[in-house]
Amino acid sequence: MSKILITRRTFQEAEDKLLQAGSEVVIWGEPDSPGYEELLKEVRDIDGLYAHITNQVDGAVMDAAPNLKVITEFGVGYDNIDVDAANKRGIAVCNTPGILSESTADEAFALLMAMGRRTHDLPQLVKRGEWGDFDPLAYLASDIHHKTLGIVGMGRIGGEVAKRAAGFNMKVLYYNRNKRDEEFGATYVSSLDELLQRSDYVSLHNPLTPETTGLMGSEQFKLMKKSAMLINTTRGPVVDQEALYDALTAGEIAGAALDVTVPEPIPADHPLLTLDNCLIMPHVASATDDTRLKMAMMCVDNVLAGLAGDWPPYCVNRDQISDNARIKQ
Ligand code: 8YV
Repeated sequence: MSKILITRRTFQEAEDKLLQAGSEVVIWGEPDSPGYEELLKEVRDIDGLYAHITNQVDGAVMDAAPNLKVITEFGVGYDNIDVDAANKRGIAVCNTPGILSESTADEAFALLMAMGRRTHDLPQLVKRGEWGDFDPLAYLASDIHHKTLGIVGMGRIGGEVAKRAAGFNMKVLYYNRNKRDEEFGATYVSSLDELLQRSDYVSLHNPLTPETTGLMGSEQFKLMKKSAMLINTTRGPVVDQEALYDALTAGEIAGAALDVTVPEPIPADHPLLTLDNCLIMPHVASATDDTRLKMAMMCVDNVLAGLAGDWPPYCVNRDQISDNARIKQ
């Protein structure tokens, strides 16, 4: 019988499907994610690991689990898993792409609109009883329509954001490692600098890699328009938060909305939380009931396929492990 560890609670449907397949399922039951040392202990005799962003799955964790054949990440980003280490050991690494693109794009667009039309800060003022007499020059926001959106990283999620922006009559630029076919009328720009200089809103959709860590730092903020706003729904480390704080307080950019931070959760006394022009959400871009259920079921499908000796439907390292895959042994 295959043993599967799920490192956070999950949907009943997902657990049931694993049980019906005859697996032994261990669900980490503590209120907080297992720490690294706890994970090392918990993986000892597992065949499949259903992991989350809070788990650092490195070579040592893999070595602590000699039977481990397949790891699935609950999410499209899998920067918390050492894929090179998995390749060396023939362990399949999987994720949940596609099904969360629209929910993530919805949230990115919601953040863009909240910053632009000030639905993040004006309601607070009303609640404080500070809604003053009518003043044509007060509470001014920025338009969304006919403004320029710069998308960094034109993958599935970036494409969905471009589609939404087109519906709002925005002009869309994108910067990507390679030029894609015209994505919903978006225009390719060959440098990040150009995108930053021309955009009224900049939305980040690139994965976190060594190259994209700190991609948005003080030099980049200085290139942006003073009226521009940054939206980050990818990974916290893509933005240098100290540089962002400086840019927001110095008026180098007008605002920022972050779904992701460093660390997560961000401490309540973090300087960014003192700023009215910074909106922070608790990493929830994919967090709708429908999407999270689909993600859980995709994780289950990945693990069950791997443990049955088949290639999981969303395996990210199939080409790298085709000669030494443990699922094929
Ligand atoms: C996940 C995400 O909810 O897909 C991703 O990359 O960031 C989110 O959808 C998060 O990774 C939790 O595991």
